[in-house]
Amino acid sequence: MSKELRVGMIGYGFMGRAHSNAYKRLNDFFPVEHRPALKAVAARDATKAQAFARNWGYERVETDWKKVVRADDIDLIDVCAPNHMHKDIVLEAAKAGKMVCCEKPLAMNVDEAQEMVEAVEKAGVPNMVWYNYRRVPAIALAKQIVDEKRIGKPFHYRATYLQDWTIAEDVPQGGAATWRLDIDVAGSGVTGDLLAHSIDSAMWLNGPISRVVARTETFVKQRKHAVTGKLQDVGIDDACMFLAEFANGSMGTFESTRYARGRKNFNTLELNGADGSVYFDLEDPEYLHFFEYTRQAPKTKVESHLTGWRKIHVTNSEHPYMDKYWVPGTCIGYEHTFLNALADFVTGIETGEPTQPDFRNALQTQKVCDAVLLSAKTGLWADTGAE
Ligand code: SOE
Repeated sequence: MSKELRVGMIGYGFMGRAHSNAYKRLNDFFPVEHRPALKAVAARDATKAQAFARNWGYERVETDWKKVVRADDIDLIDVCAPNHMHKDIVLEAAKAGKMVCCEKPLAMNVDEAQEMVEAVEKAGVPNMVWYNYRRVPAIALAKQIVDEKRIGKPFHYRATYLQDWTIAEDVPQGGAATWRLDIDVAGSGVTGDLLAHSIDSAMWLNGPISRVVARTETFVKQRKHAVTGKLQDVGIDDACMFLAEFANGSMGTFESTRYARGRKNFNTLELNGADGSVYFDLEDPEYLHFFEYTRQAPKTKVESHLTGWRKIHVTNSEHPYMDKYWVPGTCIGYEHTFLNALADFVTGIETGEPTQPDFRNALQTQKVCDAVLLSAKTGLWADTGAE
C-alpha cells in the first residue's frame, strides 16, 4: 500500500530544482512505499515561485514560508533557502512535527547547528542533510571498500574542491544568485559551501577529524551588493587550505577555492592506507580508482610488473545504487545523487533506521568548519570536538 509523502519546499534555486527532480522520480526507480506529492513551495518572489511551481508541478505557492511549515497537508519540509534561514525554518518545522531535509551546510555555525539538532531530536522527527556526494555510486563504493578493510591502516587523506566562478571583481555579493558571497547570508565562503562536502565525505570514509590548522584568503576585498548597489567589504573566505589530523592517526590535506581558473566543480578525494588506496574525481564521476597491495607469500614469484591502479567503471548492478538504473556500462548523473539520497531517507522512514547524514552527523562537519575558520583567524591548531 502506498502512502503520500507531502512535500513543502522552501526556496526554489538550483537546489530546489535538484531536490524537486528527486521527489518526482523517486517511485520510478526505487521500490519504496511512500509517494512524494509536491504540495507547496514558499519563496519571497511570488512571480518566480509561481514559475517554479508550474514547471515542477507544485500545487500552490506561498510568500510566507511559515504558512507552508505550519500547513496540515505537509509531512516533510525541504529547506533550500539560503543558509541564514536554515535555523528558523528547521526550528519551526520541528515544532510543527514535520520531517526535515535541509540543504548543506546545516547552519551558519555550531551554535545554530546544535540548536537545530536538539529541536529535531526533541520533536522525534526524521531528518537529513543533503550531503549528496556520499550518494555518488563511486564514492559509495569507496566506502564499501574501506568497510571491507581493503585499505588497511590509513595514512593519508587528500581532498580538493575547486571552482572559478568568482574571479571577476564585478561579480556582486548578496541577492538571489550571489548570496553565497555575502557573509551575513552564507556564514562563510568556500569553507561552508565546498569544504563542507569534502569534510563530510572525509569523515564518512576515514572517521572523525580531531584537529586542524588552516589558512584562508579573500582575494577580492570589496564587491558591490546586488540588493543595495553599494560597494561593501567582502567577509567570506574565497579560498581555504587546511591540514587535518584524524582520530585514527592519519593526516589530511584539504584545499578549496573559487579562483582556480578552468576548474568548474573539481571535487576529488584520495585515501592511502597500508593495503590500498582509493581515488575519486567528480569530473570522471562513474569511475573509482583503486590500488590493492597484494602481500606475497614467501617463495611466491612476485608479479610486481603487473601491479597497478584499477579504474573501476562503477556501473554494474552489484555497485551501490546501480541495480536501480540501467544496464552495466551505462552511467547516471549528478541529479541521481539527490535521488539516491532521497531513496535512502525514505527507506530510513520505512525501516525506522535513521539515514545518515542526519542533523547530528552533519553537526560534526559543522564543528570542523568552525574549527577551520577559527584556526585561520588565530593561526593556531584548533581542536574540532567532532565525534
Ligand atoms: C557552489 O557553486 C555549489 O553550487 C555548491 O553550493 C554545491 O553544494 C556544490 O555541490 C556545487 O557548487
